[in-house]
Amino acid sequence: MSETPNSDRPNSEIPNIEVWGRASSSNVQLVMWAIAEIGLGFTRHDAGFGFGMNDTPEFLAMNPNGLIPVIRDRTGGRDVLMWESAAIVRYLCASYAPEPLWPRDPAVRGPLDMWAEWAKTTFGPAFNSRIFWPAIRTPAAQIDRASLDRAIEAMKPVARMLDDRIGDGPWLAGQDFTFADILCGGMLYRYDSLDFDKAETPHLDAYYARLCQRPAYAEHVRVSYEALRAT
Ligand SMILES: N[C@@H](CCC(=O)N[C@@H](CS)C(=O)NCC(=O)O)C(=O)O
Repeated sequence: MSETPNSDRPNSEIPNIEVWGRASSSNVQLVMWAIAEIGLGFTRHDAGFGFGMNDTPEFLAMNPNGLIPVIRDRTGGRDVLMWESAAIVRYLCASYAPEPLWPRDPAVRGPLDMWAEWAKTTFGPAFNSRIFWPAIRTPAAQIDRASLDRAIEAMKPVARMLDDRIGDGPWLAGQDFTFADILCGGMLYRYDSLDFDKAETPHLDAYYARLCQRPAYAEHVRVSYEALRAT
């Protein structure tokens, strides 16, 4: 297990979030991106594919699913242990993010959270499970081309839906960058960089280009997935 302490943050007042999970995991990336946007300290322990550890009794005691990410927050007498990346992002934002990253008004936050949830439950599976996994993580001889082609067609209206919503943006909420951009934008690096037949989505392309200008996105989300490629 290797560790990546965030040593630029000497101030002990800044929460230091302990994170378990490899940097190449898209779900870990959501959490790391949120941590960086909020400006929290962190200590990340590599775990999961290629690093192991997530099947040990110690890890399973933290997350009985045996999946990454897991976080522990011991700030100010808390001892909060969590898994499920979207829930973790919401927890970190609700605890530590200023407005407008985490809108306090439920009437503002709710409709944004709807898009965040849609990204996790609709865009994510349509792309990650049905296109990224078969294309990248499946040995070439085992790829079901017909099924992959159907998934690629099915992805087009999903991508167009996000394109319509973003419009001129610049962000999902309009002028303000919020937690919903983290939960929606986290998957766009893989979506953009994987070469397949995509819908024309000029607004989504411009949105992705804006995300790439954010240092936290460049550092924590645009992480090579070559190590995940099936041989
Ligand atoms: N719904 C969970 C899914 C977690 C998940 O599937 N994690 C993957 C990595 S992205 C994992 O742990 N894979 C096993 C491994 O890396 O060994 C979340 O959002 O946190």
